[in-house]
Amino acid sequence: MDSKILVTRSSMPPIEEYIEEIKEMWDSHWLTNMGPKHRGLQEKLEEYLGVEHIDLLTNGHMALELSMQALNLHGEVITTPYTFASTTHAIVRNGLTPVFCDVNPVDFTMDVTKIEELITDKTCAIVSVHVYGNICNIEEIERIAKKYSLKVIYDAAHTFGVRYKGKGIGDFGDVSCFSFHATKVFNSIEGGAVCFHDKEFGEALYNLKNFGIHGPERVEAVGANAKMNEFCAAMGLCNLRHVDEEIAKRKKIVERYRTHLDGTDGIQLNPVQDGVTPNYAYFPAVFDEKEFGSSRNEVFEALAEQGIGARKYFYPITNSFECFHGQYDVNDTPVALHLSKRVLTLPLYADMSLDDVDRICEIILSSKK
Ligand code: T4K
Repeated sequence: MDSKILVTRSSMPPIEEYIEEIKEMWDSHWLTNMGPKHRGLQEKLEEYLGVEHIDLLTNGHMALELSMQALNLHGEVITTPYTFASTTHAIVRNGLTPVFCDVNPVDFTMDVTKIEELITDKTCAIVSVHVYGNICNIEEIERIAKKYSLKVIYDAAHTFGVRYKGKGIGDFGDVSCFSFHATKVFNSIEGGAVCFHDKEFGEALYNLKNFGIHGPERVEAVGANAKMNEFCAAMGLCNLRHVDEEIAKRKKIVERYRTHLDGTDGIQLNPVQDGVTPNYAYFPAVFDEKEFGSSRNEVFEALAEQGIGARKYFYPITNSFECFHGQYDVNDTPVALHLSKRVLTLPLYADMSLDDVDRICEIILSSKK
């Protein structure tokens, strides 16, 4: 049993498999700029994720930021603060104004009953997060977006491989953005992808990720550089071969956590969502000090003392970040604020042992007063 356990640990293919995958690059010297590994991964992911079109980028953040730019958005964007910094930063870095909608207290995704009251004549889009792998209320978001002619961007960083009613989660909304960061269910070391339907959007995104270059003597648009390199794409190709197995292992870990923690007074877990094929990306537990006896921070410390690195994803909420000092009011999103002060995401990765889960739960339950 490992004595130190971190919140997650990158999935890695057998080293021989990766070496085999990158070997030919020593002959070709082709390391980036949409080479064969990039093209191969793009094709395989389109199929695996069940999406119409996909483009690969350097990371999940650039997927979000450049998608918003490619959609040519202006004005206000309705979003949630209960997320990683990236979601809000992508909005702000596009010169857009985030308007924070609260999350629902059950699965912590956007509270769709609060969206319409936030819409103004400046609203251009909804940027909603499938947080922890829990999917948003897609039907309701689509209904509202249609009614007010808003674009829908899903931050799907946590939902690699998730399906809803048999359809790949990346196929919903105008755009869905995945992260393939080292800490994700599927990783390409660093990496990200944008899934979309509209070919014109695809061209605009491509221009942004590759300087608008369409040939050695042809530059069609002003763009940046957000191309996935061949080493990352090769890692993605290898990891994709094992991802179903990895998800199956994660399922066992999550089930074990649930066996110990489900129904414990003062601990709230996310329910299993109807119609969803999950990916077991994260395992959040919300501690109510009044009922549990110990606070989230006390449980965090008890675990840390035993070498267990749970994390407070997502504390602080993004509308309380120092960089936004005075701009937003956290009291506009009381549920997100409440959760952020009580949540712990417990260690979860495919190769974690069930003994480790037992040990973690024992520490948690013995801190109950
Ligand atoms: N939207 C959402 C909702 C997101 O959650 C994220 C990223 C994004 C957008 C943006 O996607 P990217 O641009 O990152 O592709 C981590 C990740 O860096 C970040 O990707 C992720 N969300 C976020 C939730 O978690 P940190 O600052 O907590 O990472 P760090 O370095 O503390 O790592 C956490 C643990 O992971 C470590 O304790 C050990 C393990 N780890 C870490 C690294 C870097 C490994 O096993 N291998 C590694 O290489 O942000």
